[in-house]
Amino acid sequence: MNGSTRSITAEERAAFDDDGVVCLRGALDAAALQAMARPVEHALTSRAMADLSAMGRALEASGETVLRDGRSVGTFASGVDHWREIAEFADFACRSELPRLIAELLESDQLWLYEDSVLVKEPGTVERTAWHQDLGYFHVDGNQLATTWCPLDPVTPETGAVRYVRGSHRWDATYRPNLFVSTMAIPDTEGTTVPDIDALAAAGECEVITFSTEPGDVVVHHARTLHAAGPNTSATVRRRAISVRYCGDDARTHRRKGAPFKPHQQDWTDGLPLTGPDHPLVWSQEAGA
Ligand SMILES: O=C(O)CCC(=O)C(=O)O
Repeated sequence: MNGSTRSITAEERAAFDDDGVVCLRGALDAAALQAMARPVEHALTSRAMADLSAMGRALEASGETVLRDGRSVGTFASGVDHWREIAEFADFACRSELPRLIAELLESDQLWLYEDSVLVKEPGTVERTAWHQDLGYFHVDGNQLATTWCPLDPVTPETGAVRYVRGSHRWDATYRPNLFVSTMAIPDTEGTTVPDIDALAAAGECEVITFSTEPGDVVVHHARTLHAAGPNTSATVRRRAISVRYCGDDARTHRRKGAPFKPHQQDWTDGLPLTGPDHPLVWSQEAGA
């Protein structure tokens, strides 16, 4: 899908191991990223995406605290599993340079697709993304689990760059998933409530890091790494990103009570490797693809 044949450097692997997040600069061909602009627009206009700004307004109306910095003129839109319906997303998740790079980063002989997601904060979106850990949403367990965040626009802290708690993938807790624009945990989920990371960071008890990125850069975080994002305060610059989540050799099915299930996950038995068309094998060291 693109011409890049770049490898993971020792420094990048060390950063991912130590910090639980790394920015792979120039990992994808910018043209290949630009080729995703149309499919992303297609997803935004033709698919059932969650309007998280509207959800925030509904939550607020019901008395919940919502993480928003004013009155929204933009929309925070999010959806999952575009690869199932839109060929370009399947190519991007399964046949671009991403699977090889992530298998290399995780030092995994094989790699499976967990899901993809589109996360768009239009100019003037005031909703923040609440601190959360992906693991609590995923019905898998293991150490070789990674989320990629691939921006289609130049992204800065002002336009909603994702923020990460350095080293939090080594914290013991599995955190309850929340409603993304609110710290409210999803009802009936198990785990620890996400602490007030901003207060901890202000007290010097943890360190928050972020990356300004260009299209082609890929930020990869471990499924245990706590992360969040700010609003998009720009009046003109969009923040479009595709996030693809992958599982490596040691990933096993693990049903998490209360976390949203996809239809095929309803009957899962714990402890099994991922297989089948819902979680395709996207990289194998043996096959080289
Ligand atoms: O794009 C965002 O605001 C959040 C992204 C995120 O949480 C993720 O991809 O796991």
